Amino acid sequence: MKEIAVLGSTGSIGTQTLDIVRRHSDKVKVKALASSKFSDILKNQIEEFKPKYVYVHHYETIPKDLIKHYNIIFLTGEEGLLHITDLFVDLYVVGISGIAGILPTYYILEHKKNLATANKEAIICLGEILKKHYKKIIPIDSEHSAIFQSLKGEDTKNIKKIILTASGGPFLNLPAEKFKDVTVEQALNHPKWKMGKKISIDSATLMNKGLEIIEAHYLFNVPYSKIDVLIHPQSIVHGMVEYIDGTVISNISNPDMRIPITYAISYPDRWEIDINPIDFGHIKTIEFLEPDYGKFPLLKLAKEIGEKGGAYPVVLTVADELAVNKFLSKKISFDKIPVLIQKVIEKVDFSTPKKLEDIIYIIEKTQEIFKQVEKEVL
Ligand code: MN3
Repeated sequence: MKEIAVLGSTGSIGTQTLDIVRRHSDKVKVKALASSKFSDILKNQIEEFKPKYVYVHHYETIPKDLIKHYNIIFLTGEEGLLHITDLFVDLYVVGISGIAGILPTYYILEHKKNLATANKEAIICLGEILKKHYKKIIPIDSEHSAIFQSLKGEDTKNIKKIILTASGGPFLNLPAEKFKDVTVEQALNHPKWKMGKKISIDSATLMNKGLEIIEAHYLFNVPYSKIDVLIHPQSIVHGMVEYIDGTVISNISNPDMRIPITYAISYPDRWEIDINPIDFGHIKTIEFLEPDYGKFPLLKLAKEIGEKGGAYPVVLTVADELAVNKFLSKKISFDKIPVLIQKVIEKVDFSTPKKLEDIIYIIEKTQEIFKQVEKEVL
C-alpha cells in the first residue's frame, strides 16, 4: 500500500489525484491533505479519505467545532508546513497553482522526499538552488511526463533534442489584432485540456509553453539549445525525444491529465484507468507547426529568459502570475499581459539566487516593481 500526501487537494490536479486514489484504494491511501483554505470540497475529502494530517494555510477558515469533531491533526503556519512536508509517506503529490507552491516544494525536496508535481512555477523558481534534488521528481505536467517516459532507461548524453508540443491554445487562429478584445471566458476556454485558471490563461498566451521550456531545462538537465517547441493542435503527441542515432521516442495518449497523474502515482508500475483509447484508424491528421513567435511574444521571451538564467526566471514567473491575475480580474486587456511582463523584466537587476531567502527577496521586489509598472502602463 502506497501512502501519499496531496498538497493543493481541492484544485484541478488535487481532485483528479483523489479520483485516482478512489479507483485504486487497494493500492494507495491518503495520509495528508493540504489546502489554502477550508471549504466544502476539503470537508468532503476529509470525510471520504480520512487523512491523519490536514494542513490549512488560512487556519481561521476552519469552523472551530469541526477541529474537535474530526480525529485529525490540523496544521498551519511555518511550523505546520515544516511538519506536513516531512511525513513518512511514499510520495508527495503537489497540485498547488502558481508561486504559492514554492515554499512547500522547497521543504519537500529539502526533506529528501519523493515528489510528483504539477507546479512548474516552483521548479522554475527553485531551479538554481535545488537542481541537485530534481532527480527525485516525477513530473505531472503532461509534456514533461511524456519526456520522462521517453527517457526511461536512456542516457541523457544521447539526447539530440527534446520537443515539447503545444496545442496552440484557444487563440491559435485568431489574428493578433483581435487580442485586445478577448474576454476572460474566451481565454479560459481551452480547446483540449481542462485545467485551472492560471494555467489556462498561460496556455492562451503560450507563456505556459515558455515556462515549460525552463521547467524541462531544470528537470532533465538539458541545455536550452536542445529544447524545441512545436504546435500540435490535436494534442495527442505530448512530447518527443530525438536521440543522436536518429531514433525518436514519443509519448502518445488522449489529452487527459488523469493519465500523467496516474503514472506519477503508480510509477514505476502502471495502473488501469478507464479512458477512451486513441482510435488510430480514424485519426485523419496529425500536424506539427512552428510557433508564431511574433503573435505569441511570451514564448520567445521565456526561452531568452531561461538562457539568461540567474534571477530572471523567477522574475518572469512572478510577473506573469501578477499580470494573469490582473487579466482574470478584468483590470487589463489580454494584449497587455506581455507588455506588463516585458516592462517588469526591463527594470530588474538581481544577482543569481543562492538560497531560499534570495528567492523570496526577488519575489517581493518583483511584486513592488510590478505595481510601479502597472501605474505607468495603465
Ligand atoms: Mn503542460
